[in-house]
Amino acid sequence: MDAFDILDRCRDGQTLSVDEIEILLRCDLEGFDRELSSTAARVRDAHRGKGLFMYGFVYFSTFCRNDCSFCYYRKSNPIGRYRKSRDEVIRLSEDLRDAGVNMVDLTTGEDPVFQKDGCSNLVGLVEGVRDRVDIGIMVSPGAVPKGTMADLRKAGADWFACYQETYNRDVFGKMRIDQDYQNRIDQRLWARDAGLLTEDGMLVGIGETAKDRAEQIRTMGEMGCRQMRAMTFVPQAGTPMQNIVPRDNTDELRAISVMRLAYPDVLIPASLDVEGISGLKARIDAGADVITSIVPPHEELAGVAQPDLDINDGHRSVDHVKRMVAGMGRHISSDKEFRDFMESRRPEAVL
Ligand code: SAM
Ligand code: MD0
Ligand code: SF4
Repeated sequence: MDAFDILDRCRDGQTLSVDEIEILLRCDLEGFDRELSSTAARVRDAHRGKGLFMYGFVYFSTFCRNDCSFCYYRKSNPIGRYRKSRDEVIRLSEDLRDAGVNMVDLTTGEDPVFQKDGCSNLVGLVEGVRDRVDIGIMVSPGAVPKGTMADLRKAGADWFACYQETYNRDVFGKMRIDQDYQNRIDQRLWARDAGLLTEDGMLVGIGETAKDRAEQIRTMGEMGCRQMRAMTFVPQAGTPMQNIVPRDNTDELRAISVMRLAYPDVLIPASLDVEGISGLKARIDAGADVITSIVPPHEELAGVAQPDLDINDGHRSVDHVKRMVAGMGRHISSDKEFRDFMESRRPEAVL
């Protein structure tokens, strides 16, 4: 069956096999990418209308005990690092809420200060933010102990994000040096069992095949992730992968569209952390429905894959993003719509 036939079947709402997903991800036929993205965008609009969600990104500590090959913040990279205080994180979250984001994503390296004592400082931070801010709260702390999940949920977290990067174990081993593959899978299972919504994600261009990406898309959905992402690998100075020639965004955009077709109801980020604001439209056109990695200017906050691109000139700010969204004939959905999304899909806590 050719890729155009598979697209026709998607329009009828049929589910996609892993083989079909792979065919869509691989297809280089003339005009196909355009058809793929416009079909995915129509499926997104049928579910979400013209609304998009928007998340603020607070990377509150760039200290990390790990040595991921792809990451600028790996522990062996001798860079300047920062750790924000609890009060600063609360203020930044309040500012982001006031500016109009639907959720704040509290992200950290695996910083020993937040990892110690069952992540008590992390739990306390979430409690502090929840006390003052009534929008969604996502935590992205890397791997934490099982018992921490229920504590995070009780503290008021809504989402737990932890990206497997790849479901190819060999590639995983080369990327996440000395980290346990199953433990990272378990993070999302434990989080879900504690009543947290979960996000998984893939890196594109780290040596994985289209088949690996296809299997990952299917598995992320089967494991109940309500948000899933693809990000093109961006080479980072001072890392073992610094000289890899960066790929264009073709495979990421295809992955966004195919995730949308395979799982019409999941949230899919258009991350400003890959190509900055100039990459926003292509990702929305491909079927994404969330804008992530909005970072307020002049706060000495970093992105992950693009530590400073577009931040201090305000191009990753809420106002700028809102103007871009309006220019696309779309709008940011209300907090009520975001809350309704969460409430109707929140897993039951069994831990
Ligand atoms: N330390 C936590 C962890 O690793 O799970 C939280 C940070 S996590 C949000 C950082 C994510 O950004 C990684 O999982 C990876 O998917 C993405 N990322 C990091 N470095 C990147 C790079 N060089 N290019 C593209 N994406 C990158
Ligand atoms: C982003 N820089 O959304 C953030 C980060 C962590 N949950 C997300 C990778 O692109
Ligand atoms: Fe640390 Fe996360 Fe970077 Fe890995 S990806 S080095 S865990 S901050």
